[in-house]
Amino acid sequence: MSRAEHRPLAAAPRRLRTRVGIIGAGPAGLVLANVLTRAGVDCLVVERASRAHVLARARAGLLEDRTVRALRRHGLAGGVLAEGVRHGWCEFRCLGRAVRVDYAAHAGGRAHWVYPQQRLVGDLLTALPPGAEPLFGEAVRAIEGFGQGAGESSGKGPGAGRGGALLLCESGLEIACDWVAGCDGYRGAARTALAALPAGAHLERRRRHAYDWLTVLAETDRPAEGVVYAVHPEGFAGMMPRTPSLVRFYLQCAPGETAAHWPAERIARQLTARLGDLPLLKDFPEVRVLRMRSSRIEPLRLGRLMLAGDAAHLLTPSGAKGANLAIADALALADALLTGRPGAYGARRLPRIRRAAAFSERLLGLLHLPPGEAGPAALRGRLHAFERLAGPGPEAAAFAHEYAGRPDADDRPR
Ligand code: RFL
Repeated sequence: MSRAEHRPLAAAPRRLRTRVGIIGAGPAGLVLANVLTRAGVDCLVVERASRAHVLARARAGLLEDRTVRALRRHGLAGGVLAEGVRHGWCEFRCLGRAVRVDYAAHAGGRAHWVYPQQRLVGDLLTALPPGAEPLFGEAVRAIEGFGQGAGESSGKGPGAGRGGALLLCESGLEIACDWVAGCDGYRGAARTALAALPAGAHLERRRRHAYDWLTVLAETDRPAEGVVYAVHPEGFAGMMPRTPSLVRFYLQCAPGETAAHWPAERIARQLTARLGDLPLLKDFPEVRVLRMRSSRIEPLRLGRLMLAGDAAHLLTPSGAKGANLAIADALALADALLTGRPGAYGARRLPRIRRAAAFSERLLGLLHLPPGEAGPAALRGRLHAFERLAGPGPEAAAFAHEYAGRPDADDRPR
């Protein structure tokens, strides 16, 4: 069926049919839609938010080298390659010292690309062929029928193993599909739908941290030159490059605090105290509190429902892994559907996801002092740990490879 046939059926005016129903127009959903559509597979992206909202949502900014290479292979990296800025070092500040870690040098030159997520999302929307525009402002409220058996198909391609799942939208629209790709993030319909499965069908590992992060987008007089992490007696602070005049900052805060507890003057004072040298802060267009939690669901495939991106694994932003994993999931999922081997998806992705999640948690642990342990000895311990990451030595090499993102043969489509 072609995309042009996404019209209401005569007998059921509020029902559409597609092969792959993709919930969510974030990086995962849009990469998947691009690859499937270009391969001639009928799919439909359903997005709760408006197009304008999706295009304005500032989140990630650091794309791994392997992510950009993979996007490039699919013709989706034009914007990143034209406008992204490369960053291959990060800095740890503690006890008035700055320890610079040249991770790209230890990791075969694999520097990050700094490119705001909302721009990537814009590029991915633009890249969709005519007629493949997502249904914006259409929220999925439930997914039915996905749990029924959907074994490895005998034929090739996503439509080979017929059956059906149904996306029920809040507007009353129903979308029948062979496969559902749950790319709708941590608070989406896919995760909610899992509750209907029999006990033991899936396992979710969750962790709630004892602190939260204030996330601040700041207009500045100059860009952040690289990622900076600071460990300070008053808590962690981070500075992440975004654009020539926008910087993303993080400040560890107490759980339960809201943005209202953080007037501009307190933000500026704490950033200066914890980070030291900063670009000039002009304005804070976005201040939010990020509840620091992580979650991981296994398996990634439950009958006809495949989970990708934050819907499958929520990581804290510490290691800048979330969007990178989401894109890699989407590419592997597209490959599994196109080759008629849906079961291969989880086997291919789970080891990578587990490794990235473990790295994120280790880095987070290094960046936060346990409550009541912010004395000089604890801070000296952290400083020494950061010095070991700067190398030389095996610890520095291991950190560099994980931070930059390890490429492996499995990242390549088969
Ligand atoms: P997204 O981007 O959350 O997209 C999910 C989409 O699903 C829609 N949706 C629904 N649509 C229809 N019906 C429903 N019932 C729906 N429920 C939800 C939502 O509106 C949304 O459009 O998930 P995806 O595609 O899995 O992508 C994940 C990434 O967005 C996320 O992992 C990253 O932003 C994480 N992250 C970072 N990742 C990196 O790789 N590098 C970074 O530097 C980085 N920095 C960050 C980050 C996340 C942050 N926040 C805000 C959590 C910095 C921050 C501050």
